[in-house]
Amino acid sequence: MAYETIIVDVQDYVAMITLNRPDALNAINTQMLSELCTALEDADVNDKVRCVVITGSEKAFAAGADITEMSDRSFVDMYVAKIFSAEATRFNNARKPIIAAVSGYALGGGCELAMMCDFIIAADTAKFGQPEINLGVIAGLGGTQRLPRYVGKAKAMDMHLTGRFMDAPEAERCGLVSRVVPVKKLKEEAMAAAAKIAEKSTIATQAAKEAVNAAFETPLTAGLAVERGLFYAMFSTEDQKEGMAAFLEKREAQFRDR
Ligand code: DAK
Repeated sequence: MAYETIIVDVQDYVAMITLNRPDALNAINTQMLSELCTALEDADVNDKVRCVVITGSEKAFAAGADITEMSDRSFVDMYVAKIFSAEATRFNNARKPIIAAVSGYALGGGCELAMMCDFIIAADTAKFGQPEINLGVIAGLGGTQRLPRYVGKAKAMDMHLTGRFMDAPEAERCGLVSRVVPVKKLKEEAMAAAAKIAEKSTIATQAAKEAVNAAFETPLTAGLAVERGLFYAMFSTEDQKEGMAAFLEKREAQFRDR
């Protein structure tokens, strides 16, 4: 499929999706979010994809939702059209693991987009922020809900209320990102992490993603039940037999996603 706001490149079982509105620092407009969702849905049904990486440019992962597109909208416009609502659901329904590789600005909707991914690898230049407060609004793509889950209430309130940016070392210290790498190595490191994931059974990686995500949706007992059910289900797969046989035979497992 031909896209105008993103570039999709599938290689070695990894789909690299690059946000591509450089003139607007990858500001997320309706078209970009919709194209991104379509690319994720394509990845989910493509046997040649086992992991997805979403990245931007060196200067900006994404500097937020497109202010130009929304500045004149009224409450009725937003409410009736339910702007971004369907896309948020489509994104959250993606089953294959998604890594955000963030360099430069990840602000507003850009920070929220990164947090919608399964984990974030940050360049040492990354700057995260929820500066919507400076525009007279608040976050609308999950930032008030996901940021506290990542970094706790104190820092989340600080960022949402002051609009300040968080640099990469602080983001790593408080658990917003899984690791920080030199900016020149960001894509290589993200690809290496994606390649590691792509070596596994996609049934197991998708189940792991589902189980970890349950931790954010359920009380502990319910989450543990989700995990246990998925764990037992793994024993119906050929990949479990192969993975355990390979360990006992001291060889590499050949997973077939069955
Ligand atoms: N939207 C549109 N254009 C943007 C943009 C944005 N968010 N961010 C940057 N640009 C454009 C600039 O206007 C400029 O365009 P030209 O003037 O060259 O035409 C170009 O990108 C380069 O930007 P700057 O000249 O400003 O570059 P600097 O290096 O000086 O500054 C900056 C970089 C990132 C600090 C600055 O651009 C900046 O502060 N940008 C805005 C950051 C921001 O406020 N982001 C939050 C946006 S509000 C929704 C859910 C969620 C949301 C909305 C709706 N629904 C459920 C409906 C989310 C809202 C947001 O994200």
